[in-house]
Amino acid sequence: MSFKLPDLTYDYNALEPHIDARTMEIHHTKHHGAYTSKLNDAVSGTDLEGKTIEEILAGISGHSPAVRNNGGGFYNHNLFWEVMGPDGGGKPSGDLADAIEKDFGSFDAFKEEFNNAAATRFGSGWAWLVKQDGGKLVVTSSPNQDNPLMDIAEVKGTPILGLDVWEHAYYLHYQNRRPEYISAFWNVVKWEEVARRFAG
Ligand code: MN3
Repeated sequence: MSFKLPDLTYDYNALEPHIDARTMEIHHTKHHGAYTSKLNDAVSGTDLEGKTIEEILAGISGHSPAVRNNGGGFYNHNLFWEVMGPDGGGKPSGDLADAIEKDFGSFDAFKEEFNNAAATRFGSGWAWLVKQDGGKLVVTSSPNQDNPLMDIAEVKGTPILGLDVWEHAYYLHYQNRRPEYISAFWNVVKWEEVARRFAG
């Protein structure tokens, strides 16, 4: 079995004006495409062949940098495309909204903490909303293509929302203005999908 680059469920221009079509196309076909094929190269002929990506990430401390970087890149972008959509934006509802209010005080307080994690992640990386064992929600960030499923992560748990803050995710449209990209992201967050991951 090998890992496959997923198709997006929406067009490359569907997230405009918040994320431009050219960025989406290059990000999906070139960046995510490269992580996927390099992950396949890295696991080919090893005992990781046939394992799920979640199984591989859970034991990442025992694997090569190629598996860590490309396995993270494969998983992180799969999640990223799914938690965004053309009908995104607004606020979460139901159990997820209740949990955010309980663990952060309010939706606005959560957003501020997430924005801060995304803006202050030095260099390349990701900001995350994570469901920890027991159901508590926390915000964290990780360098490069690391994520909270990895056994080496500072903050562990199941990521239910992620924002790519590598320059390749925003530079064509926003250049160095990462905070503008972060603030535009909220207009495309697909809260039903985040809620599905929270419940899962
Ligand atoms: Mn990326």
